[in-house]
Amino acid sequence: MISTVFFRVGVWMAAGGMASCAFAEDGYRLWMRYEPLPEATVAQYKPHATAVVVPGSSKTTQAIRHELVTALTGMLGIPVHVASAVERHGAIVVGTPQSSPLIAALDLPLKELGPEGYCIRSVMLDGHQVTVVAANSEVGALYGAFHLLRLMQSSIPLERVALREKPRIRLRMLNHWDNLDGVVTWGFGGKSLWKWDELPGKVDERLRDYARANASIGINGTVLNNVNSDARSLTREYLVKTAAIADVFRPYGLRVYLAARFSAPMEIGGLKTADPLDPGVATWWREKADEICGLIPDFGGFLVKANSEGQPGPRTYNRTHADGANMLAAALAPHNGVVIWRAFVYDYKPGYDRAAAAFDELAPFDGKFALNVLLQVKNGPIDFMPREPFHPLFGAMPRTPLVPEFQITQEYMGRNIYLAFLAPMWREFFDSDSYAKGEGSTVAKVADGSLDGQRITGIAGVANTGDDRNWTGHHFGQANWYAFGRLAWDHTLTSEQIAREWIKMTFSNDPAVVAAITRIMLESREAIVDYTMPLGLHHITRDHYRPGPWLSVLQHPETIREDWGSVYYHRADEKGLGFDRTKRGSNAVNCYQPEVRDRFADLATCPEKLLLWFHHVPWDHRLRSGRTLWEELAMHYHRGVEWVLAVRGKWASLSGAIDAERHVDVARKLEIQLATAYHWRDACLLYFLQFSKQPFPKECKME
Ligand code: BDP
Repeated sequence: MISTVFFRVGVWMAAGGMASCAFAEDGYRLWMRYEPLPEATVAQYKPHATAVVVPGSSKTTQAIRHELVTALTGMLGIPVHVASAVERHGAIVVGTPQSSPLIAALDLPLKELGPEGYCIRSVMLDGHQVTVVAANSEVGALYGAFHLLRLMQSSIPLERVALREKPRIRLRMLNHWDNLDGVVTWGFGGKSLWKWDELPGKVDERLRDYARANASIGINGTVLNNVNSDARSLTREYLVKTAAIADVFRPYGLRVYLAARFSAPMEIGGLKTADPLDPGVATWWREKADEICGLIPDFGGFLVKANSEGQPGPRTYNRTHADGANMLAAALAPHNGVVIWRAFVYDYKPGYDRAAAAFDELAPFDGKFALNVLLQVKNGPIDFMPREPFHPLFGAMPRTPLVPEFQITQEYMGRNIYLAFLAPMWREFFDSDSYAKGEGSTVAKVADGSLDGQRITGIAGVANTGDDRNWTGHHFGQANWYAFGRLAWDHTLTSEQIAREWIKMTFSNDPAVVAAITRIMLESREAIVDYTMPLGLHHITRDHYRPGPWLSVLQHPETIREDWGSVYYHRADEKGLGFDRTKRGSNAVNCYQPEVRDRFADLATCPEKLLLWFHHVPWDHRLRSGRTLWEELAMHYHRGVEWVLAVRGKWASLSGAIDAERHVDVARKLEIQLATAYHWRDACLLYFLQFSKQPFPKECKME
């Protein structure tokens, strides 16, 4: 099968599919490459796509015109012109009922599409086809224009196009863990895109491309600095620089937010305390918010990591998280800003379970936060492991808007080395049933506010961008930025839909190539789970990349805390393996609603992919496959390695079907991925062997 597929790819190549590439294939253009389309598609689009009508003179309308003209010229290979009205032939018309008399006359159903939605319609005007992109706002029109280009990049016929879109979640944000010295924490795509030394005098042109990329997938907010924040970000000196960035982002509907250090009133304000109930502190923050919004009128708000991993916060003063968040919220309320308070809090106490810490600390505050406070909760209860059960706060705080926090950067997913497509992981999260209001109370419904009628909703992704030419370090890392935006806009999209869209725009429109790469992408995350954390065996890593099941604070003081080591999590002994979170153990399973709790707590019903997350399982316990735990564990490690081996071969056979530059880059990374997969398998199995004392299954060859 594979050989026929690649034979066809070869024929396509010979027919000149890759010819005429004027750009270096370094990945800079992301999914906005606008490569020449096949002749048949050009012939189809030509009559109505060579004139662009985008009334208006704002920066957003200029951006729409520029994008359309560049894209259409690239894709059609013929001159495209900007017209002020539909002329003798067809056209693409983009605007709002206010800006375009044609759109006003069409009386399209825009009302229920809100400020960011749009509709795309093909209509006939004097016998000519006109493709209309209409929205209530200019930014909605920009989103619609990008959607139209996405359709065209995939050669989709436009004669009958009639679609309406609006985002399911309101605040769709990237979180940058960028530090003022340019280093990006767990960033693997180079240094920070924000060149603080050069700003505000010099604004890097690249920021516009960053904003374009975000707008193309509907991302409308970005937190510029690390959650472990530096108070200097809030000084006048840096605010002026931030304002210069915000000016570039504004036309693209991208609002700027800042991570706020809770102790800033002391560090940069000269106050003696940062106690949230101190009137002087509240005044300082109010004045700071006024100052920021004076410089950046559409400032989004503050993201706060408080009393977590050494960060200051209200607990330092014996105040609650709600006290801290509400004080900041009051400062921002007059400016329509929000406070996004992070739920990533866990204080080590002997005998405690980190998986229940945030739940214990925050669930009691449901209903106690001000209206403009959102609580940002990681998708799982520990920390961005390749697989976690959904965080139990989802479904437990109906009176608080919960913002799921995903990690796009691959902190625990192989940095910029692994080919890892994360949409399946995020889908798994969205599809999880919290049972908060009975069956069907999915986490997606909690996030989009439909379960509890939230007024304001949000979602955040820890960004994987940097100043590398290809933005994300790994060419496939771009797919995760893309997937995050697409799912933030519409969490009902399937991973396959997203992968196919991205591949067509990024690599090739050839069906055989699309099918081959889609398959690799869709399988990639599970394979990484197989060789890094089979059966829910989590957090057994050294430096978040390599295996380190032996790490315990007693023997390796550099791990600092017991719950930053591995032994704390896997609990291997002669009897078995895994963290018992049932009643017999930490009982963290009790944070979930009864239906979920009972399913996880029973060894017979617990999904095997989470078995060792919730149970300490005897080595000879039989799994559904009939294998013992030890055998099954070994098989998973083995399967993960086999996958990388196979993909290395599949990727090699794509040589010639995609450009050599990116092909070679990815091939090199697969070599390293393979070496680390072997390392994970061998290190973990040899380590656990001392406890299981059982032979490896025959199929699982150890070199
Ligand atoms: C962990 C990272 C750490 C972050 C922390 C967070 O290792 O650098 O500061 O998450 O989310 O995954 O605050």
